[in-house]
Amino acid sequence: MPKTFNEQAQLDNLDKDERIDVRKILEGLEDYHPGKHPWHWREGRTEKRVIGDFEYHETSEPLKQSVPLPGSRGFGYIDPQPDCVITTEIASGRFEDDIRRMRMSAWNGADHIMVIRTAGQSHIDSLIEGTTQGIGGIAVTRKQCRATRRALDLIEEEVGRPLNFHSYVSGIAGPDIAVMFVEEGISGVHQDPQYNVLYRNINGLRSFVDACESKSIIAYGEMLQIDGAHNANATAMEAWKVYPELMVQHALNCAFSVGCGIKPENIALSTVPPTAPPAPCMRLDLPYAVALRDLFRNFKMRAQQNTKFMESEAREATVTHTLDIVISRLTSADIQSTITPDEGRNVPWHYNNIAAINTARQSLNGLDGIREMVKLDRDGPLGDQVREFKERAILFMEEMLEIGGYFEAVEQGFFIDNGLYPERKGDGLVREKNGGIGAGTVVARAEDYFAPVSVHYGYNKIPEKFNSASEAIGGDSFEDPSKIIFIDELDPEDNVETRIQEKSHYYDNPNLVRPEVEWLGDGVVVLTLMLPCDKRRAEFASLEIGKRLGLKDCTVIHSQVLHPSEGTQIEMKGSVDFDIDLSQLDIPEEIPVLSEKEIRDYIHARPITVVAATVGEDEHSVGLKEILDIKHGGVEGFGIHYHYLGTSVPVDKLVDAAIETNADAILQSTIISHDDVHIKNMRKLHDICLERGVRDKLILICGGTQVTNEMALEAGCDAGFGRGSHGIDVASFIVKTLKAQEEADD
Ligand code: Z97
Repeated sequence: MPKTFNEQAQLDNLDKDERIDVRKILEGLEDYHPGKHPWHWREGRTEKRVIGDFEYHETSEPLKQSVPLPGSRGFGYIDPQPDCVITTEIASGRFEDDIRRMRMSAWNGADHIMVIRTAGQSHIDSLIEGTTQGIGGIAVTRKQCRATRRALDLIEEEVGRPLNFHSYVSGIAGPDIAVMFVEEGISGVHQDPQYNVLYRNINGLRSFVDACESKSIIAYGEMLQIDGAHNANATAMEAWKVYPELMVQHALNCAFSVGCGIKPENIALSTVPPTAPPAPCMRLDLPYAVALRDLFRNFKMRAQQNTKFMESEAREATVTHTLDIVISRLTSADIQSTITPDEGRNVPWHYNNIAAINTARQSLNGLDGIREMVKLDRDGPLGDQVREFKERAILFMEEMLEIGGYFEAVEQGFFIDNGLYPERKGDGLVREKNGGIGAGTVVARAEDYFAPVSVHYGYNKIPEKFNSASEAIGGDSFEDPSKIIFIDELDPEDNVETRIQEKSHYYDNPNLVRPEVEWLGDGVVVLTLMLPCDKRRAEFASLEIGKRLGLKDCTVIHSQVLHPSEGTQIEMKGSVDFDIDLSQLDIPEEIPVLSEKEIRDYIHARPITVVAATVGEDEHSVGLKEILDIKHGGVEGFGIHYHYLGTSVPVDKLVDAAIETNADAILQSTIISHDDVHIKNMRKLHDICLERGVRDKLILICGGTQVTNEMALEAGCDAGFGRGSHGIDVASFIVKTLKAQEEADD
């Protein structure tokens, strides 16, 4: 019986076999002060490492606990951690559920947990305290940030690597939010005043003045800052034409941030390749990445895939992502972002986060050390392109200066113009210098202006009697966290306590489960279908199928034409409204299987021979051959020598053959089960072996689709393998039995 949540051990020790108890996270939250959590790069990045059978050149220190990639099975379940930070983006609007997804992400190798909005945080004009969810999923209330950070503090202990929690410092409330983020342990932020100006129509002057304050606080918090240039790429119609201005935007934010006190090593460019396949993306994206690294040598690179050209197909997104990671490896990106088709569909599902993290982990592992073998050739088209990119960007910058600077350029629509600079289409975004939200709200500081805070940008007239500004108030909230006022959620209906209350049956009884994709017990399931018709009718047919299956709220989330009339592939989501009680399931005991290496090592030292046949009047041979032949993981692959006698073999012949060949085991297969012939044949096998005095010498193994282990044991044999069994199950059983016999003989 798993322990109930109430009995769960103390908070300072997560138990991997139990879900995280969000109620415990919320307990005494008002007194939990995370404080500064400076950005953390992975440790030991320059060392070569031997992991399993391989030497790695671009890894970092391993995790204490993790879920290795599925394919690692063939390599002893190694889990090399690449040298660069891996990002995942999570925010379903319910932080209590996001926390569980963050834990899964950390176990799969993410150490940069970004909360992504479903609605704009930058629309808010004050620090949101006491409200429910912040805005559309972004952790922007103190409670959300603190609860999430508290959970991450536990999760990082569990995996053995610090986790960078990340959000946004944008909008009119940017500086207030930056302060709250330092207090609540946020390690990374997006901050770029150009984002406010271009995408949220906030007054330029106000944005840049606020950014000075925000960036000073970010510098104090030693957070990593990511800029917003890539948004041009995501908004322009012809995204591959905006790269000159992307470079200009990076340059502006980098220079401005350094001026505000952020160290270049804490500034990351948000690099997004301008194209994606089927465009010949490498010819544009690789030179673009190289040009950026040339121009911004002292800064960090955060590589993110292009979302502009992402549709709802996971496979397509994965290929784009993988090609981007090739560029990341060739140009040594510092942070590898992951985005799933969820971003397009606004369905941030648990398992899609993990899938995207694993795309990064697997590709980075696979490309380990590539630069030692493949050099970028700058003498050919790459060098020419790189130079052209830089020239276009510099010309753009020069023209901006000529016409009077950034604000003037924005007013003249220089940005998000779909022409390839210096060509212009004249369709750029226009923002008036004196217009936008917050226009006219910047006030010059008076001569006696005094802000009694420890971190501040620019002029501050500290009265002489104080050694520091914050001494005037006996220390500010950065210096004395007890001054932070924690305001709980005020909404009586939509708050985490009520949501947990509504789902208390799941919290009280972890045996109760329902499928979910983002929220505990949301009941959502996904169905993949192929319908032999055109797309539109396939979509409606799917909805009808969903209805007949008893699913609620069916929605088609992906449809893809395989042929105009022959077929359409559909992915559909719907929901179920029942729970499964795990304690009521009849689950047969799991038989642990030895590792491939253990089996091989044993057989190498002590050869094993088996005889095998399909017995009785049974002509089926495919199942048994799959268990025997090396091709699909049969026992032969582990070094077991087999004699296959064929189909419809009498049971006594099989026993004779075992005696003649001095076999260790008999593998008897029966598919046919009418009149319980399969059970009768199992009994017969046992009885004949007894009669011939060889029962003790032979391991009797029976297989077939209708066979179960229990059935075989009852019939006097040693094991039964039914549907879904593999060669390794049989080989493992034989080795274990022989080992046990040896131990008993000793
Ligand atoms: C990424 N997937 O990883 P609002 N400031 C900047 C931004 O780029 C953004 C915001 C603020 C993307 C993240 C797009 N970026 C999503 C420089 C958002 C926040 O609060 O929704 O307006 O955006 O870069």
